[in-house]
Amino acid sequence: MEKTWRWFGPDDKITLDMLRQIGVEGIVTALHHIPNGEIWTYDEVMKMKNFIESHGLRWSVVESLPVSESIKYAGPDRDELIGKYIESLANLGKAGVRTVCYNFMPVLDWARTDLDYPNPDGTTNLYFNRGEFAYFDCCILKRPGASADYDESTLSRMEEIKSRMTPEQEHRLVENIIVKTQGFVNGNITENDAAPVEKFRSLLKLYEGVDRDTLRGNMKYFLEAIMPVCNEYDINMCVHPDDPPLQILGLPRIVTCDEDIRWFLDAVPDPHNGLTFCAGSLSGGAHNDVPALARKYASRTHFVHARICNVMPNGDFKESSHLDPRLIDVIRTFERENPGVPMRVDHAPLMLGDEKMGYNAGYSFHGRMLALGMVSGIMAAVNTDNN
Ligand code: DNO
Repeated sequence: MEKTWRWFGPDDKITLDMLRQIGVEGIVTALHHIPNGEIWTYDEVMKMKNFIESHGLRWSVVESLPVSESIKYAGPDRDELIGKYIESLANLGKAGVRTVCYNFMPVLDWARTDLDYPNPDGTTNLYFNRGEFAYFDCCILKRPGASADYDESTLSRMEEIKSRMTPEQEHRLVENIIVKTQGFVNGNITENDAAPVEKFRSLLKLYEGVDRDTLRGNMKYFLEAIMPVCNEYDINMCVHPDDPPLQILGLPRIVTCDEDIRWFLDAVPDPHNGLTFCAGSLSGGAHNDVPALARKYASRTHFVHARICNVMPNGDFKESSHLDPRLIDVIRTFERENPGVPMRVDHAPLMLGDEKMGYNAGYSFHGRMLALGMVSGIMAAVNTDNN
């Protein structure tokens, strides 16, 4: 696999020169300064590409070219927005940037309740606490009928959390779930929003009446519309699985499991319609056998995210080590079946001073560097076995 790294542009505290020193070969980035839904012009794409290349690296993957909410729920301006998306793709294609990651998650991109959950060794990790998530849904968002979506034991955990929740903790939960994890990925809510919960409620309203089948239809419509430009420029689209791979907050989610992946690949059977194999997102659902999914979908995978989670019996999940045997299995599969695919490590712990640097959640320097070292070691060992 090509060793890549998610870099957030010239303002990222981690510089391209630092990345060259640690064995990174390709860069994963986006034009984060261009608002969601606007065209990425050829000039802006080339500016970024030239900047990366002037540091001896290449722009391997776009993560993400964001799909506007209105394309997902089929708003009145969806064709206009798809037209702009096609233009951005053409400009990327002309510049030779040919792998584009996106997601089709309504309203909320990835979700976590805790961004610095302490590990016994003094590092911290991302964590998803199902009880706290239920508290956010039922007691902060106050979504009508929300409690019906949780089982008895989660609801009793939620009651216990409620009895000791302070206003500061509540604020932190809102920040973690809908603010700090969203702004830097060009999500709907940013740190500048004064009333994030109200804004979030109005976004949820856009999806009233949109069920899984409707969302699937909208994804198919979008993919069919963009496939001609992808064919013209040989652009590989790769959808990111839903994180977590579960139905949440009453919203439909359609990239959660084997059957979902099979569906969207078959619905638009063009090889340019592919998957971002985010082992970590898929592993957040106990229903997914991640190594088996890697074997099944390696050939339709255009981008790999190397990380993996442990799901606990109560539905909580936490990032596991990059040396987890399931991840070793996944890496072995890709090294054998799709060795040129770009891969980046993801969601590594905060360690050795990372916590003071204000990095985007999940995107530490030391933690990711260690993870890249681990994954590189696994790749080297696997390739020795292959020979
Ligand atoms: C979180 C990321 C996601 C991902 C998008 C892709 O850390 O994995 O935000 O970039 O879902 O569109």
